Formats: sequence, C-alpha cells, structure tokens
Amino acid sequence: MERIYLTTPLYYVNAEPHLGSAYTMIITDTLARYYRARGWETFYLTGTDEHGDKIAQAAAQAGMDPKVFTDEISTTFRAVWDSCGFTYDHFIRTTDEYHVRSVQQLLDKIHEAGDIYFDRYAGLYCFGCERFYTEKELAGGKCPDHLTEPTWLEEENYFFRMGKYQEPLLHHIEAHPDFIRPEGFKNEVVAMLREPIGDLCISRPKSRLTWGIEIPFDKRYVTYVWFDALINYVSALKYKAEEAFQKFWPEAQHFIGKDILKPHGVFWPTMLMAAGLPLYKHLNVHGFWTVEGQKMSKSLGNVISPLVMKEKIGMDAFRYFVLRESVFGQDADFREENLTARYNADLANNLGNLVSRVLAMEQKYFAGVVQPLSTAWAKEDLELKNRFRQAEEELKGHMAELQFHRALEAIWAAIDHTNRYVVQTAPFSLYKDAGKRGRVGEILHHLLEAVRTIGRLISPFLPETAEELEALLNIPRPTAKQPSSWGQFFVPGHKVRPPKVLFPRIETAPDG
Ligand code: ME8
Repeated sequence: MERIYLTTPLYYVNAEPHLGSAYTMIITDTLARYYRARGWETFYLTGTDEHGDKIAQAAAQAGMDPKVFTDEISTTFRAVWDSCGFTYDHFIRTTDEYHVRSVQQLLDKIHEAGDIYFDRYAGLYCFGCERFYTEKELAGGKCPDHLTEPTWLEEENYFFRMGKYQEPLLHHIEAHPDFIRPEGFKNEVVAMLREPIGDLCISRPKSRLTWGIEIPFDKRYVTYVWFDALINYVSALKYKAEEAFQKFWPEAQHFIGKDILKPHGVFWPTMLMAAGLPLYKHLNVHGFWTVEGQKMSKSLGNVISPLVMKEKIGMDAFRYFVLRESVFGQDADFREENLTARYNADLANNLGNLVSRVLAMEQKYFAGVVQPLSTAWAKEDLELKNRFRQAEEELKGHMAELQFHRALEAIWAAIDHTNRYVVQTAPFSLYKDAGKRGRVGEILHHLLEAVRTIGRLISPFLPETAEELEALLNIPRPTAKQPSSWGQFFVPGHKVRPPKVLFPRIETAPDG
C-alpha cells in the first residue's frame, strides 16, 4: 500500500493563526485529502510549539503561568484549524508528556554516542531568534530578522556536534537531488553546507530560562526551540506506536515556509544522523505571503485571518484563491481585487453557472430525472469525456510536483471545455424540436457526468463544494475503490436535485 506522512511546522503560540500558517495548512490538507481519496494510507500532523523565551515572555505579559497560557492558546489554534475544516490526523504539543520523554530519550542517545558536549560559549545573542549570531550573519551589526542589536552573552552550555555531519549531509543531498524542493532552496542549503556549519548550542541554564525540557543528564539545564520542536515529527509517530513510525517515517514530507529552512535543512537531518535514524524523504519549502505588497504585521493591522476569510467568502473560495494565486516555492501577494476577480470569474461564473445551468435544464426538461444514453456517442461527447481524463492525468503530475496552481488550471480547463460543450450542443435549442428530446437527455446525462467528475477532481481543493455537488446530484461520497466510468454511473431514472447558487457573485464598484 502506498503511504504518505505530511507535516506542517509547529506554530508558535505567541501569535494567532493567519494567512501564512493557514497557507501551509491548506497545502497539506489538500494533499492529505488528495492521497486519501486515491486510497493511500495517510498521516497528517500539525501542532503547536510551546517552549522558549518568547512564549515565557508572552505568558508573563499576559500575567499568566506559561502552562495555563499555552493550554489556552493551543486550544484556540486547534479550534481555528477545526473550524477551517483541516483534516489533520494528530495535533501535537511540545508540552505533551510523550513528546518531552521522546526528546529526553533522543538527547540521552546522542549524548551517550558522544555527540553532545559541555562547553563555555560567548557570543552575540538575539533574544527574538533565540540564537547566537556570528558577526558575518548580522546586517550592519543588527539581527537581520528583528533589526535589533544582539546582546553579548557568555555562559556554559551543551552543544551538539553538528559539524561532524556536514559532509555526510552534503553527500546525501547530492545523491537525492529532490531531498529539498524546489531546487532553489536545495541550492541554498548546499551553499550553507559549503561553509563550516559549526556546532549547535542546544541548552539554556535554568537560571535564565525554565520554560523548556529538562536535559536528562544535567538538571541545571533545559533544551528548547530546535532540539525540542523538530523532534515532534518523530515523537508524534512513536506516540502512536513503533509500527506507525516504521510505516510512515520513510514517507515523511515536511512542509515549511522559507523562514525555517536552515533548522529543517541542516539541523534536523544532522540530528537524525546522530540519532541513527533515517532521514525524511522530502523537505518542501514554500514562499512567503505579503498583503497588498507589504509584510503582514500586527502593527500594520493587515493580518489576514482565515476565520474572517471564511466568514467573508467561504473557506473553499479562500483555499481556491491561495492555491491558484501562488506558485509553490515562490513568494505571493494577497490582494483583495485579485481575490474578487478570481472568485467571480472562476468560481461564480465558470463553475457555479455551469452547475446551475445543467441542473436547471435537467429540472425543466426532465423533472430532474436522468435520461438513458445511447450506445453510439457523438464526437463531442467523447471529447468531453476525454477532456476530463486528460485533466485527471495532468492533475496527477502536478500534485506530485506540488504545482497546485497548475493542478487547478488543468481542472478549470476541463470546466471551460464543458461550458463550450453546452454552447456547442445547445440543448436549449434542441429541446424545441420534439424529435430531438432524446438527444437532449443524452447531452444532459453527459453534463451530469461532467459535474460529478468535477466534484471528484475538486474535492481535495474545495471539499465543501464537492460535498454540495454530491448532494445536488444526490449521489454518495466517492470511495477510493469505486469504479467511476463515465456513462455507467447514473442509472436512468435517478433523480437529481434542483440547482442552487454555489458562489453568489461579489458585486464590485463600477470602474471610474
Ligand atoms: O517558526 N507566508 O513557528 P511560526 C507564508 N515554531 N507562510 C508563513 C508566513 C507568511 N507570511 N508567516 C508564517 C516556527 N508562515 C517554529 C517552527 S517547526 C518544528 C517549529 C508559516 O509560528 C510558515 O509555514 O513562526 C512558517 O514556516 C511557519 O508559519 C512559522 O510558524
């Protein structure tokens, strides 16, 4: 049986879910739905990252104990994702006991193998990033992310011998060119590995931070951030059972934004090597969203909330827009006018009108009752069926390549073709001729097949709409096993429902 293990980053609980985190969720949810529908065994993981300075500070600001604070925000996160309808199989929290245990076991293992050592370190530390910077990495003496001057810090800590695995990792990437995708990000990681990567500081003394996971071999220290959070990808499976780990780990595909490329592309695989575990299959890296050309930020007040979008245009339309508007791996810009334009053109007009038209004609001419097909199909009927077969083939390739915008383009090309088929076959004119009504029944039968197939193809992307189409066609959920040959699905006499508006048009102000 084919399998896939999909993961998102674990989101920090110091910010609300927004367009950025929702984008990673939409991509992974779409893939999970796509592979499940194809009968693959799928495990889809998300969760929250809850330790570290930033969270401790946020809790202190809220006047709350960090555990109470993280319980609250993690619950909110989960509730938002649930109300967006994301179908994750497991939600992990870095404060979950099994995860804490798993991190400690891994620390012990790597420590015993001699790849964790104790040393004095002094350097420039950015509290925002929770890491030390080298002079070279700073921009004009400031942290390039936070634009603040780092603090000089001197302390004794535990270090992971990351440098030892630099060469083996480079070899692995050379032998598996699609280990990190798209290629531009692989090249970035290769460039990082061509410079000395050094070792990684993995602890904080409890005198400075208590909100972390205690180092099992030295209770004066905690580990936090990467040596904690990254391990979730393994601990979530081990929590299920060793068998789940054996089954899914070889098929692991991580999805992340480009901001966390180094931890996932360098820290994580070297940690896995030190722990004697196989590496993940793919690291899939996506670009960043801006809003009307600007960085999304609380202070600018331009943060796009998935729940507000759901309220405004519906979750399916929001999913459609972000997947259709962006190219996986590249940055994208969220613009209200583009959203409205795509919604009206692709969803309200192309898809929505087609479905209404087909169901309205079926209702008007045959009281919703599906008519028989003759054995001899007209050329345009065959072309219509083949057009969908072609779309399905193209979809497969695009999904494997994470080209979601192309996958949607392929489906919409078939929808366009269907709209042209209606114009070409003109059932509304034929119906006036009583002798041609049999042919009208056939045309509508083919159109109902088209609507059914559209529902199946769009279901990973627009799951609610797919369900609405099933309800309108009065048919059950397709299963992975169900044969779906065109022309053999609808039994003549089956009754479909009257049309309904799936995507009400958004009225825009007239130009000028
Ligand atoms: O980094 N555009 O958590 P985080 C696209 N806890 N994606 C965006 C985005 C934007 N403008 N802003 C955020 C962390 N993201 C760590 C991860 S993993 C073991 C630990 C998405 O809450 C994107 O997926 O800062 C990015 O990688 C993630 O949010 C970072 O989330």
